[in-house]
Amino acid sequence: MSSKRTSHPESSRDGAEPSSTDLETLQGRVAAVYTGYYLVLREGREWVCKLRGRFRREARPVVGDLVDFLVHADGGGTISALHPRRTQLERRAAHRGRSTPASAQVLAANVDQLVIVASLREPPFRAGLVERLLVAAAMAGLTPLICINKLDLAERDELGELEAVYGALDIPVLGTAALQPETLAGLESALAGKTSVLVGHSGVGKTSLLNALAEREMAVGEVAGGSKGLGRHTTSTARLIPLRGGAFAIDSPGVREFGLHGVAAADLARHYPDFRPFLGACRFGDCLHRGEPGCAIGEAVAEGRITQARYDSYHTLLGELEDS
Ligand SMILES: Nc1nc2c(ncn2[C@@H]2O[C@H](COP(=O)(O)OP(=O)(O)OP(=O)(O)O)[C@@H](O)[C@H]2O)c(=O)[nH]1
Ligand SMILES: [Mg+2]
Ligand SMILES: [Zn+2]
Repeated sequence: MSSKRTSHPESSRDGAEPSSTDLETLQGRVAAVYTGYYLVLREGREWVCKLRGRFRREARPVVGDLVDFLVHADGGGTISALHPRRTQLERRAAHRGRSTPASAQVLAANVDQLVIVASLREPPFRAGLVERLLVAAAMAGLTPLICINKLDLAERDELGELEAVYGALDIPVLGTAALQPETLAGLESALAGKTSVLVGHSGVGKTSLLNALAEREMAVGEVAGGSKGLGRHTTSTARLIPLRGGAFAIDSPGVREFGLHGVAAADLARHYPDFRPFLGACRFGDCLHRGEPGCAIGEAVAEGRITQARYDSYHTLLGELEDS
């Protein structure tokens, strides 16, 4: 790649402007975002980069983004361009007050697959988050996969129930125990050749799973000490991790709630794959499938072709979208 020299030798390194000693521009992938700097991954090596000054206001690189960065002689770098995203996973940003409109937080970019990680015990399984994440995956065009971890703490038939529920929606359900490597082959092959993002409640074992599958031992899972002083390992920021065999996975901090962003109430049903065969057959064109006369979705529920649980989940999310 050709060197890009510039004519600003006087600008300070702290301002992260290019200087005459800069070596070359490379392409890499954002591996982590911290306050004021980024880690950029390229061919197994990570560079600490700043964002080029004039670019700071318009560009907000997130984990998974492809960027161009200028390598400095001191080993640092400056991000100079952000490539268009193939996909992005968004959630509604925690809103600060009633007057501020809801905005989106992009969790990860250029991801193929959303791995919904849950456990049955410690913490207990909560279907609500799984339902939301399935909608978020459908909206973002990501393939969903459910990983039930901590199988060593649960009964075998509990996994079977979830396999039946989500298998009926053509969503694969894998059981794992992160601390037992022999249980991880299915997950490893489901991640192969792709970039996946792992999302789920805190403590379900996302970081433990990725530690077991990482190309090399990585310092994922920092100690959250501080005021709590519990010394518990909990992930505080999303992190792109190279896995064995060339795949990538993004570890993310545990979520307490996951608000949907960018979907209108009238469009929600399109993101329920099990509703799709019946859409367009309701009596009213603007049917929201909430007990309206002649609703094809309601009829499919009555006939057992859509489960009551999925119908209820749809109504919960519909109510939330109307409130927000
Ligand atoms: N018994 C059992 N414990 C596990 C398993 N996987 C992880 N753990 C333990 O569960 C705790 C939480 O695991 P983490 O990997 O930090 O969970 P996480 O999902 O990354 O949590 P956050 O980063 O807070 O979102 C740790 O003490 C792990 O050792 C498992 O399969 N079985
Ligand atoms: Mg973690
Ligand atoms: Zn309807």
